[in-house]
Amino acid sequence: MLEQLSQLEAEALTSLEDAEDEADLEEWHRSYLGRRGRLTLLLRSVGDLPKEERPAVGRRGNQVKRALEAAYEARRETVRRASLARLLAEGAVDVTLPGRPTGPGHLHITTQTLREIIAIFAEMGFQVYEAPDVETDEMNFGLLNMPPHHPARDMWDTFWISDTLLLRTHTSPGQIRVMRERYPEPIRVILPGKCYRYEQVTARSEHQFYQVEGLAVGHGITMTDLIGTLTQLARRLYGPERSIRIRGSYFPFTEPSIEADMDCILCGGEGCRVCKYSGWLEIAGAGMVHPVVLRNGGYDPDEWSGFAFGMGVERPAMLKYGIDDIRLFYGSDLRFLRQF
Ligand code: FA5
Repeated sequence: MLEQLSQLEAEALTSLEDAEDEADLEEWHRSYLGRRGRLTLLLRSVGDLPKEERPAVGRRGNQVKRALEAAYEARRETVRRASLARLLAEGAVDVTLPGRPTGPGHLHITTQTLREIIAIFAEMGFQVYEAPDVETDEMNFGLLNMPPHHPARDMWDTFWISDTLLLRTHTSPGQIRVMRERYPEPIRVILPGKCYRYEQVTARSEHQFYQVEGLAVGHGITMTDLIGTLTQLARRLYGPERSIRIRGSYFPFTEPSIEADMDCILCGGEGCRVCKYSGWLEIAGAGMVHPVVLRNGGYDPDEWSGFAFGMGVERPAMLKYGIDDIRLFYGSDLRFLRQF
């Protein structure tokens, strides 16, 4: 039996030398080491030997098995390298070819829309003021005339970082920051930025989205200035034929408060699916800065007045480009993003 093992080993090693490719190797492996391979069968018969011979034959058998397995792996590596070298020689792999180009990126549709809005307001003399995304409860609510337990807080629930820190629900807290920084100068700024809300994500609502806040503070600023500014915005963004409608509304930080609508860009006011057959589309919440808010910003409401407005960025872009689902904006699907 020991003799037989040695013969099998020598024979197997010689025949391995003839294996030139994967198929030969597979065949070799099957015939010596496979389930019904010659070595396997021989080792299986060790059990039939007299008891005293078994340990020595078993040891030698395992030795041969390990030797054949190692030789097989080594031959496989040699064959693999040889076939790679052959392919290279034949030019099948041209390593000098340039890689696949990734292509340059471009600005996201939100950034493009944001820049368009900023440019329109820049022409009207508004500066850009950036305020932080992480705000205090005091700035996001309290100083905007919403003390703790004010029911309006429910409309703007958010993600809390601690008992007093949160992700801002609107860009309005920037009003307080800019007033405190600029007093006693007149102010004309827009505050673009990301807002966060703890709310159901739907085709129209995201839990993260952009807003642009507007704030003008000066002597003798009236509602007419606000309406003129929003009319100009609508006409620059959606075409010179647009008209504006003003509705009464409520925000704790403006008095009086309004919603500004423009005639529907699709049906021109006739009524369609986009405007829900009303003929009008909402563009911003707005109003005259509440005296309490002016005072919290350091401005005396008996001497100063101001207007403020807040608009979304994704929703105007949806209207402009006919996008029917806000979730597409941040879904990272290049087939969508490449269209803009
Ligand atoms: C506000 O956030 C007020 N701060 C606006 C304001 C500012 C009023 C200054 C008066 C003076 P509102 O919650 O309606 O209001 O949001 C304003 C705009 O943000 C909406 O018209 C909409 O365009 C956008 N918006 C609000 N929630 C979402 C949302 N979940 N997803 C996408 N856009 C949203």
